[in-house]
Amino acid sequence: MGGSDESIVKRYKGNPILTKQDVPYPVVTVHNAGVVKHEEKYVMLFRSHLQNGRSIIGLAESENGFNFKVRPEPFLTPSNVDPFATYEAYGVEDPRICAMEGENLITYSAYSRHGVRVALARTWDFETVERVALITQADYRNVVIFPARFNGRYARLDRPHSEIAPWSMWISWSPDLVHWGDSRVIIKPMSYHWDEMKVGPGATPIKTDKGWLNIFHGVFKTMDGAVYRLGAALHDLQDPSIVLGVADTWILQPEDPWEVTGYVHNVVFTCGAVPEDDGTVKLYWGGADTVMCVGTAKISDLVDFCLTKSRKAK
Ligand code: BMA
Repeated sequence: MGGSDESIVKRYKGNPILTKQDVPYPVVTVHNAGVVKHEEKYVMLFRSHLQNGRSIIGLAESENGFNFKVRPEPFLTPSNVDPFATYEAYGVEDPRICAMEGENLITYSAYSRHGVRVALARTWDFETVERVALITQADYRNVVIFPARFNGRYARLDRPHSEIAPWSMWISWSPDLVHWGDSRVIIKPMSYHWDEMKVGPGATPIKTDKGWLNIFHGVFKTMDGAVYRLGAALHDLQDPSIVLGVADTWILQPEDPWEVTGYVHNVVFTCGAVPEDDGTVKLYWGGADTVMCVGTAKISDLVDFCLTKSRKAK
């Protein structure tokens, strides 16, 4: 199984790289992980379902980006301090990490009886973690912060959901990481296309010489449920609200047995990718909401894919 040799993303032969068997506390899944390089190590923050169906976030470390060892204790569990306690009561999910200006910003979904919104936390050393703020209202998920400022402002991609404009990618701006606004919709699902049901930000955007590379997820509804795949888009370096190209075809779809079958069938879902000095990127994804996988791609191939085989952004 696995992608053919022509695939733009080459699956690592040792997939899945992390499963519940690797976690020294009881969990049912290991998936949807954000990953960064921190002091020459790869740090992965992964989501796990507990046996009550709610999620927490664990931490694993690696020297090479492929073999990870999980810390004995979870990294982030629902807070007992308000306002976070109120909005995280049903669990914390799908962390993204943005390394910027010496700190690591962590955005994650906070679930409660009030809906799903996104919270921001930060860490300097991955030993302690400090919550900053709840940075969206309800019906938002998938916030990725750009690892740079633009004329002094922070920028993020986010994914509000409404009946009129379902599950699209927007951009928002902030002077202080807490207050966000000046929002615009920039990429929408495309009718009768692999991403016709939803698109949402995935990995923290990667700076390339031709633009910001945005690896996102797209969803197609079938008679057998939804299929989650990964796609790529390129945003202008100076003004990431300008979309230079959205690749028409997906870059990864569920194919390996642990992507096709699991807690939720037919899902590849990314929350993180690590660019390397040799021009490649390590792309991490959850398989079937159950295990973690990794693959590699040439950044220039992904960039060309966005620019030469593009579809309309919205
Ligand atoms: C989305 C989120 C993700 C999950 C995906 C597939 O709506 O819940 O965390 O990976 O569905 O189940």
